[in-house]
Amino acid sequence: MSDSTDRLPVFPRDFLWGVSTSAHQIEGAVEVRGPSVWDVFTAEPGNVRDGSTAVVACDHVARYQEDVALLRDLGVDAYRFSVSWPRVQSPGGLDFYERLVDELCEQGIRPVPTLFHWDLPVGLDWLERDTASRFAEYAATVVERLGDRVTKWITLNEPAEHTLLGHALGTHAPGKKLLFDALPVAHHQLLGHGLAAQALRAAGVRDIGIANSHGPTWPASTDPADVEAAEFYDVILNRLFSDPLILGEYPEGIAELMPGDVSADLKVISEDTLDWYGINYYQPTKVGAPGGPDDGSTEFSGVTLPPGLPFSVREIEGFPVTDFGWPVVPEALTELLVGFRDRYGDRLPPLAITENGCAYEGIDDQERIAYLDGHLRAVHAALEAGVDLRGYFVWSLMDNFEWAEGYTKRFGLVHVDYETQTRTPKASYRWLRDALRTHRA
Ligand code: IFM
Repeated sequence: MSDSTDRLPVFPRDFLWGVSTSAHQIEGAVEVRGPSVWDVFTAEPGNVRDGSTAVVACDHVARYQEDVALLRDLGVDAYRFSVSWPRVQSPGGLDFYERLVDELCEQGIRPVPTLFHWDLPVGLDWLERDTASRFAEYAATVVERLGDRVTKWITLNEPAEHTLLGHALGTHAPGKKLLFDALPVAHHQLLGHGLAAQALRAAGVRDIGIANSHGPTWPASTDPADVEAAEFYDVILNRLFSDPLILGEYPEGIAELMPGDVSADLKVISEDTLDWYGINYYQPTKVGAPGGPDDGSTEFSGVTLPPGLPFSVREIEGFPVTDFGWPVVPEALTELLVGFRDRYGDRLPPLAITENGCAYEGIDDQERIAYLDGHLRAVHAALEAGVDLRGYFVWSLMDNFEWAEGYTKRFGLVHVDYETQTRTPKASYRWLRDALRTHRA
């Protein structure tokens, strides 16, 4: 395994290089903001693997200048962070983001805020349609304060995971186990995206994206039952979110399951709401008919899926796995990007990878270097195949609070000692810094 960068292919000069984080996972300083559904969820014993909370996390609110210095030394063009809605609701809450944005601009780094990365204020509920309107009001408040310095915006992060894990399976906040009754949560988030985009447009924004999680779905075999199960899974995890945004329609059979005046809402969701489309990619998923032969078929990313689903998730063999057990399959990223281009054709806005990364322990993280190297080559292969891809953001700048996994999974380019809050750049940080220098030479 090599840590040299000279063999990475050449990317376009204006390709946007960045790293990502999210508010709840790094900020701390919970005492000076209102509670979010994640504060409530983590306070409940048994919900987080190591029993931890994000009360301190990476203490980023106090240490943001040190963190921006790490970004500057890394040499990224852009920093994707999220704005905490409960913080913005609290007196003076937006002041922190003003300071952060000013510091980023001073260091020549482009701020790319995400407006919602799962930390919903307590009292709001995505099952309720009204939350979409409240989200648009909040977006208007944030853009009013930051819009003179921030031009590139992301509305939502991974509405699929927030729907599936938070509302269908209950392994994320707010911990609801509604299974298919969680579908309105998907619709209301999409509507929230559309209404927030209108608010951003009204403030003059011309650079709006979304960060959706996607991965290829591989049928376990050519058996029609496996193929049908994989198609179902693909609709629920991929197309349920991309079709309405890009095509203005739900996949067949879905619209009738959604609440409200769906055809009017689809216009709000899709009309002039995206200048680019962000993809968070981690892994492909192999899917077969329910009750497959594999004992692990009811497990998905550490989540036990309930019985009675019309599919089963199968193990992907023959690839290395991360500390999360996720298979490392860079070529599936090329497949995904080319598949998006083929599926959506001229309707597809320019793409960006808004998250890609891996959980590994250790500061001499050669596995992460190999992971990034492989995935950047996969991104380049998609560019060569003609996919209009404008940027790539690593998840994550630093180790942080990994939701239901607590602090047991480390995704950072920078190691965080949670006792002392000492930041130590890992080997992968130096590798990426050198790769970026080479790219700019
Ligand atoms: O940490 C998360 C992030 O918040 C959303 N995308 C996936 C990451 C790794 O699980």
